[in-house]
Amino acid sequence: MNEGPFRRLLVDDINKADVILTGIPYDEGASCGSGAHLAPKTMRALSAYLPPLTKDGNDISSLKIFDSGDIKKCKDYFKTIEKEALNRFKSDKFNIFLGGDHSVTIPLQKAFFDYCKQNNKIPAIIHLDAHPDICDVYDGSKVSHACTNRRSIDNGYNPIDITLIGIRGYEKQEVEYFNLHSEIDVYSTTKVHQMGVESIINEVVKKYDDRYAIYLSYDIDINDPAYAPGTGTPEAFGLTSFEVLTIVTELFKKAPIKAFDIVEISPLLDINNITSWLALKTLYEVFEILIAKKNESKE
Ligand SMILES: [Mn+2]
Repeated sequence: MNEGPFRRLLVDDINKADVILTGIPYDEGASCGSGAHLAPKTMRALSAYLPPLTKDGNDISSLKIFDSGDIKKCKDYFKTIEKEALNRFKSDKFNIFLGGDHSVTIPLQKAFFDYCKQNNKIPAIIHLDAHPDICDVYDGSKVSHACTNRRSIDNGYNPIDITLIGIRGYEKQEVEYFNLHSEIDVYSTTKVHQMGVESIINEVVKKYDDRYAIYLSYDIDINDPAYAPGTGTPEAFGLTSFEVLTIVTELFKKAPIKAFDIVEISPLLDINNITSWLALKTLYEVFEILIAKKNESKE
């Protein structure tokens, strides 16, 4: 059956939407394998096969999505992404961005920072990733996908408000940076296995009260490559897809997450689209939580 992308969840009128979806088909910030620019297209195509139900059979058809399409490649692309993202944040809808490699998060988080400042919220970042992405320069570039968090700090985020989860692939300069900046909370996969997912979630949730607005950035390579092989820089010793799902959904339930991206899915490097499917199915679990939050705010 094919009823088109996202089937009955899509609406044409942005005013009737709970969520704005935006694709960013860009992978020129990737350092290793490419193909992440194809992820938005692939995920839309696959979504046509998904009924509006969660993994537990719960109906999510009351969630309404406005698909704003892709931000098309142009001159000053990052500046354009930043402007377009700020407009979307100002709509006060929940924004989900589909990358793209992780460099697209640089302008997205810049726009989110400005939005938070205008709304008297403390801008914060939770970064789910095998990699810290905190290089100053990588491959001669300051806007490589390995520089995302470093640029966000340059753009005003306080390091103390940044949390990294799933880390297991460092550059030497990143280790040196963390030695000087112990205020950044880094949960490596080693630490996740020692502490357990639940205790980590509790710690992270405690850190962010309602004064904060969190940008949750989800690099698919936080999952072990066994679960998400279709990505440019696969990293061994990762988390299971269920562990990552638990982290994502519990954070959505318990922390003030105000924006979300999923990046680094490369359909070119994938096997039977399992990595795109993982991202898509994760979105559907998130949609259920967004419905619960919508209903709470109505009460
Ligand atoms: Mn990564």
